[in-house]
Amino acid sequence: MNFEGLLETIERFDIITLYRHEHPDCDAAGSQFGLKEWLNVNFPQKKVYALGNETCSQGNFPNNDVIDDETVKNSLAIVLDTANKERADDQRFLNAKMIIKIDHHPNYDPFGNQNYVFDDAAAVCEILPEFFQQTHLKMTKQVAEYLYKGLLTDTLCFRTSNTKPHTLEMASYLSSFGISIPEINRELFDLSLEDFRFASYIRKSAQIINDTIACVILNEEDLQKWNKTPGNARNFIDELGHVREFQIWTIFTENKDHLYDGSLRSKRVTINDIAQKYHGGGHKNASGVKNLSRDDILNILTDFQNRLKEA
Ligand SMILES: [Mn+2]
Repeated sequence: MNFEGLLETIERFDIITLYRHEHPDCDAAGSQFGLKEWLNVNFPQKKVYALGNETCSQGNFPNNDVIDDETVKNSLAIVLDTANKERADDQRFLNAKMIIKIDHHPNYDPFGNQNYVFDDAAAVCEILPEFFQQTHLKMTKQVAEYLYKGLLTDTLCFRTSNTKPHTLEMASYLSSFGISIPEINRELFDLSLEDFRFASYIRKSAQIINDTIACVILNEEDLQKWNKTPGNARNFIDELGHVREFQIWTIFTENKDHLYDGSLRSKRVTINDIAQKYHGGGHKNASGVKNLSRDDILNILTDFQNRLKEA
């Protein structure tokens, strides 16, 4: 990876503001706070701020900084893990003196004055450790912890196809600073007892069709009883996703209009064209639908059965 000019630009600015995408995940927050900490350790005279209105719902990260517009204007803005400028969670970065983009998504919007985009990297938390290594500056356990969280989660625990030798080399490098791998795993992935019980309920109430399709329907009462928003409840779809026999799995949740929104997943067959028939869409193997009646649910399940017969 070529970081020509990056360290030189960082050295030129007294104020640095760090940004990442809205609805931050661990790669966004991990790269942001990892870079902040690394800058603080190596350039203690600089003022470094991590900005954004939202917080990462997974794992523990520090609070965001709050600063005025003047400070932003005088700063170098570094935007992390954000493919297009509209997605940044604090649009004031556009007023900064200079903008640097560091990302691993396809570079359709090279909005930085300097862009360091490596779309074969599995995470920004794979890119930053490489940069830190190349600078030969100080590295700490705290920085390594933040980055490891992002690397671990963006690769779904090193299970995605973009987990390459370099990804694991960076994981190895980060782990050399004495981070506790089991503790980080517990922090990121342990369930609350309440969620454990809800996950058990999801598994228990799954209707299984021809051993190949799993379907959970949660009405308003269920959601109230489990204290879940429809979106939170559907996030448990992975509970159904690791069964050898299942080719398609779904969770439907009742909405305010007493219709059902659904999350749909498939192992191999295409489902987004079917989702489109039901006010939805998405990716080939991961789609959503909106405002289905109970009859619509039966119909979409029939469509799925027919799709599996064709396959
Ligand atoms: Mn990412």
